[in-house]
Amino acid sequence: MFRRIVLLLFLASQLSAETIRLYSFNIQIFGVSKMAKPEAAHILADIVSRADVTAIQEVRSASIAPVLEFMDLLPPQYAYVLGPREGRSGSKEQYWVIYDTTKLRLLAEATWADPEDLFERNPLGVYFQTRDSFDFILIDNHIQPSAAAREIAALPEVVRYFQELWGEKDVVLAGDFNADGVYYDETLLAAAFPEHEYHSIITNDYDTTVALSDNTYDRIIITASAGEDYAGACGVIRFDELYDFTELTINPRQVSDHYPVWAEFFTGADTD
Ligand SMILES: [Ca+2]
Ligand SMILES: [Ca+2]
Ligand SMILES: [Ca+2]
Ligand SMILES: [Ca+2]
Repeated sequence: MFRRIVLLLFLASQLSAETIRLYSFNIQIFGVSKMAKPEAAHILADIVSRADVTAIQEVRSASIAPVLEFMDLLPPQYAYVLGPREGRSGSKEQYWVIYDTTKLRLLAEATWADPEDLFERNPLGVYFQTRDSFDFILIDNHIQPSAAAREIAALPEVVRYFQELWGEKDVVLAGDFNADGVYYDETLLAAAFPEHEYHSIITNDYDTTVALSDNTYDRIIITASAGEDYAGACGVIRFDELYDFTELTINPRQVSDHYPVWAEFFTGADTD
């Protein structure tokens, strides 16, 4: 009898291997002029509505109007966290995390205070709980290309800060790391995120740029504790192939110069 119950429980757990899909997307200078291109706005909205949570970089708008307009294009269950306007110069950017409220509950949000002023744009931490056991911290970041080595080296400190702040080990670092090309020697990434502490999901062989050049600027890196939660599926969304641009008046570069990167996580495998 007991054995049969255990077997049934085991089968049930296998059947309900529910996952959430996380995207990271640099949507390149998001603001009034992007929203003034309805085709670009609708493609962006369609992409974001395929994800359960999307870490967005490069909101550049003095007004919140384009953000609100964009949210109106999404199904009603989507909500968002918008970080403060970040940047040392007059050019400010905001991090923007959009999530499906039927899949994720927002537990907390905070911006890294950056006491030594290491970052051009202080990373945003968002703490989520799925409907099942998986709870995790998503850190959205947009690394300054000209300071990529210094800022990337400081990310583990940001990870530890949020882990201690919320008492949560599982961290998903997502964003435009500018971790390739002329900005950064991508072979250094393994030293910045040592294998016993981190797992690199989007590895050096992915091309995350719409341009013909092959660069892995966009990354998803998780802490070792989230290895049990990672469902093993990841990739790049080739939206230039997903949508038929010959039918449109815009080209893929007017949507963004970056492809979204994605990863799937089990909602019910978490033990910490
Ligand atoms: Ca957890
Ligand atoms: Ca690469
Ligand atoms: Ca490319
Ligand atoms: Ca975990």
